Amino acid sequence: MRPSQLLRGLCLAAGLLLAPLAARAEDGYDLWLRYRPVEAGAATDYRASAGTVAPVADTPTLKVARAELERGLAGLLGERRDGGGEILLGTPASSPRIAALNLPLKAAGAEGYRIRTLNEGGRRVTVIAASTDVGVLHGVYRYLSLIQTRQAVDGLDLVDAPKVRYRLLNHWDNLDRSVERGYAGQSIWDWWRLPDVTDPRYVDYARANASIGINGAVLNNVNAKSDSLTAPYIAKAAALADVFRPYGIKVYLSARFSSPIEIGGLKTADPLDSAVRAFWKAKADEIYKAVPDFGGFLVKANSEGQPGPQDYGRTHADGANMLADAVGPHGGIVMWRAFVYSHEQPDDRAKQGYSEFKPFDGKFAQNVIVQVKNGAIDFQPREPFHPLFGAMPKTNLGMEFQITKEYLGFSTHLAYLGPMWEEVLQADTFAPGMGAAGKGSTVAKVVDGKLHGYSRTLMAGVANIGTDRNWSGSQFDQANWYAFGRLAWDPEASSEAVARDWAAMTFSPDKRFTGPAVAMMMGSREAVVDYMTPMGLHHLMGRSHHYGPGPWVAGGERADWTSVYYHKADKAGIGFDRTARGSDAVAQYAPPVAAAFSDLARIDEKDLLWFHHLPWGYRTRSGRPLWDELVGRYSRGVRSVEGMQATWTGLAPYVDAERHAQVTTYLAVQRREARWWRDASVAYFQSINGLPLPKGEAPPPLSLEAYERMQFPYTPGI
Ligand code: GCV
Repeated sequence: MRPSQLLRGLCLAAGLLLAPLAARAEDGYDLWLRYRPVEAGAATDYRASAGTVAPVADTPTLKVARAELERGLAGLLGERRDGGGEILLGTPASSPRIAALNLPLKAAGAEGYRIRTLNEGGRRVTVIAASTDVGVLHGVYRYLSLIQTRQAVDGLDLVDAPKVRYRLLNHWDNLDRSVERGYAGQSIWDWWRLPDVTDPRYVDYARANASIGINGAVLNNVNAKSDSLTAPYIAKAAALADVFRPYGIKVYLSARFSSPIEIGGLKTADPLDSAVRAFWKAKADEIYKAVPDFGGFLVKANSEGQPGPQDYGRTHADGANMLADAVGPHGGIVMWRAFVYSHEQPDDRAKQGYSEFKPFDGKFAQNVIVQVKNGAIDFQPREPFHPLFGAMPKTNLGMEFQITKEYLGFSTHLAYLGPMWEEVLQADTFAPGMGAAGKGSTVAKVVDGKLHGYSRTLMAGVANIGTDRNWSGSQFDQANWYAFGRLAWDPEASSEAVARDWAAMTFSPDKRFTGPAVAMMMGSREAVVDYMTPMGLHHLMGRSHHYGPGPWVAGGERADWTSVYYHKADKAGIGFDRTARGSDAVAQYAPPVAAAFSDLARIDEKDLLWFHHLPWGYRTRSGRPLWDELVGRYSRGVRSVEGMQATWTGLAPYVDAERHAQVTTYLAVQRREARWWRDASVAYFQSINGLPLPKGEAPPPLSLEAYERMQFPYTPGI
């Protein structure tokens, strides 16, 4: 052995021994794909199982699958894994050895995999097989994650397939590289230098997405520019598509409805006009020429000032179907957003999406998916599920979650969104279809198509990715990207199990770390709800930039962009009456759901003020008057953040100093801002109701006017 080899060996051994104690500094770039060395004891077993990786057929995806496996195993177990085992990967079509095994692959579908351990003449062979190359790639990531989370890899026989077909990130990225509601730096798409320069980061982006099963990316903002559909930008999108293709990721584009006018030289964008239809057909043909596997269009129409078919007296179905006709022959889809509301419409904003779309159930083409936000307002810290879920059996409906934390503290607040998404997915719509009286017809079963037999299923997440070294703006925001992918793959997944995997892979698999870290993550979103918008309150943030508290926001161009519209607080009480006595938004839900939301004895108090306007003295289930309960919850939110700070301090031995310090700093910001939310909200509502604070509650340190005067001119994400 040469001295340099000896030195390397010694360093590696030292590293393996010390790994759990003093991890080396990291900046978070590696996400959950860190592949840091397994502890010495466990590594020996894994080495025996993992062994060598058999050669694969010469296809782009199998090559990246093998390269990722080699990279992962080298990092986790070292270069030398001579325990005698072998890993065989491929498809029956590409590998005669796999074909000869005749493995049952049907359950793995088009993108899933089967991993099975075999004994070939005393030799352990791990087979990662699939019907398609991308299925193999997904299997490789799963196999690596088993080691990363320290699960057994011998005696395997597991099969897995995604339950949802389209699992997409929606980037709200603009062509000038700003990101609407982005808190992680600039857009990672360097539009200016594309298509000539493809940043190596695009490959890492694709690796991260493939590792969690995301299979598509809408590259540009839904508030779209027509320029993104011009030849130079199609070429840029094509360059990205080329990078992503081996990873099973397709590109999609947001389409501005008025493009026929802006870049097509037409006088109209009327979807029934033959020249407009010809424009879109030609545009689709042009895109597919450059990107043969282009996924399709995402459209925000007649919403918040965007153009749409209603400008010409046509319907959402007319608009969506016209685009569907254009991309349909190429196998493309149209995702048409149901996030529509108008300030000219006097009805409760929460009702407008349902009112506009429900009448068109069955009128959308089969390659259209209506993309619905999880709740009826706008990604608030807590919203009851959107009433369209379960109400459109004849129209493909997809879910839109927001990964970027526009309303949950940007990137400086630690809020793991898995529980929020799970809460929505597990909500029962009571739509006819599953059990007796519709019981068990959860949102998850709508989204994965089980309930209504949708021909196309979709889960979309508004990305939280930017140029920051850690991708998402904070270490813990990576967990939301990760959890989105896992829940899109399996909407029935447990957000806690997902958090455990993420924490183990991203920081440390040591249970002394994952136990407290996961508990902290699981409680973090509820903490935000408490200090921002407890008990069903919503939309109380600062105007336009959405940073910090603004329960006093009133006036201006649109009532439905103010806070007073939503909380309706006055001397007598607080809350939005959406029962039959009020806006009757409850009637948009199935009768059992509507009945439960309407009934003060049955409604979960987490949704109380979303549906009811109640006197300040209303007796809550704790026995306390509503005002006292509200203040108590605001304060509880602040205490929860203090608890998170203490937990994180105690986890220092398991985390590298650099990331530990960064999270510590961010938690301090969160603590300060949680207190600010609590104080400003309490000061405002107290100014309305004139009630004393409950005993033991600290008065806000500043006057209401001082909170109201605060200005934030350069807030990110606008
Ligand atoms: C992309 C909210 C956000 C907007 C966003 C919009 C949407 O209103 O504040 O920034 O626009 O939702 O989802 O279209």
